[in-house]
Amino acid sequence: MSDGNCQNDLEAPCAKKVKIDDKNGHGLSENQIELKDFTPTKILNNNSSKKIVSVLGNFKDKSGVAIVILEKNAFKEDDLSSRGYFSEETKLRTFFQNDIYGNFECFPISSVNAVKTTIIYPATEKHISKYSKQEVHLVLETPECYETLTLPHLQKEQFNLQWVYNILEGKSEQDRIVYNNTCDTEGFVLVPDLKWDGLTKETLYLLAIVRQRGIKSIRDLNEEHLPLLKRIRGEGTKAILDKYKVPSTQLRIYLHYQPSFYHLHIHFTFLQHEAPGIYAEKSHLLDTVINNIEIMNSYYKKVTLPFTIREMDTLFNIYETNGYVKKIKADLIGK
Ligand code: G7M
Repeated sequence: MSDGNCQNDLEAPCAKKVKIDDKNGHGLSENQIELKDFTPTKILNNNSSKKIVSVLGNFKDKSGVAIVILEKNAFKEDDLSSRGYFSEETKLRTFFQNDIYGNFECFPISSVNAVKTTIIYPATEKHISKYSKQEVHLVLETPECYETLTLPHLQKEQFNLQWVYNILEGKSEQDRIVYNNTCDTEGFVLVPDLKWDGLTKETLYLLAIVRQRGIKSIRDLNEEHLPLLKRIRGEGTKAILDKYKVPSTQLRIYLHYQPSFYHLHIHFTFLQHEAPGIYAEKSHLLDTVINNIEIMNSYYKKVTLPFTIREMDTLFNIYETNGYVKKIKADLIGK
């Protein structure tokens, strides 16, 4: 176990699960969640290629709105056996058969057919915006734009970081922790991302959440943070190799700019998994970040960083008002 001196802690603590929602006096506690109590009011986004749908609605007898996100799971190789898809209970409905070609709908046993479900309750306007389908723009954030437009905005309006503090303070997701270094300055917690079931190697997705508070994003990083970043790279990859048998050369380790949550965290995903937010406009490889800082201490203070901005975000209005993005008015489209 770690003694708080930046040592390793491969034995993750196994604390009793706390129901945050009860503790904070709002939200749903586990034993209350029943999807039959959910009345959908609006489909916010139905992504047919990613097979994810986000639905807005209400839970019976609960004030405020909720968002339910349903996602078809990736195939697990273990399920491709006579106990999974190819079991006696699997039913096939025939669409057509023609010569050597057959087209069917398969109804496998329910245990291999789970739908990953995320519930956000109570959901804020910002959550509704995040999960709604909308137009996206790319802007170039100079250091001046950061200081005058982005920073004042995020100090005023950012997602609540309570879930992050709950993990760091041992109140939530403790049974999911993969690695824990408890050092105040260089410590971090490695935990499966909300989007990962924690099992399927093909979709591996973990987050390293730093213990130090006040590092908002890559914009704040400099030489002082190199030991922390290198520790995360070294100890994070070792913990993943030990637990999931995935070598560091098959991991994509990166930071988002802009992140959704302004408390420094690093994403670890399986290289062959096309996780959301891995593309050039959002993702900065940890190796590159370390190298840029090694070349120039003030790199992330001086660099112009691109980022994407969605039309429903309030930051979009700020950048639009200042002439950095052009929105085509609906009545002009097609004229
Ligand atoms: O875009 P950004 O770098 O801020 O990504 C934040 C990550 O945190 C996303 O990949 C989310 O899926 C993940 N995440 C968000 N929440 C609210 C939770 C949570 O409660 N638990 C865990 N484990 N991950 C979360």
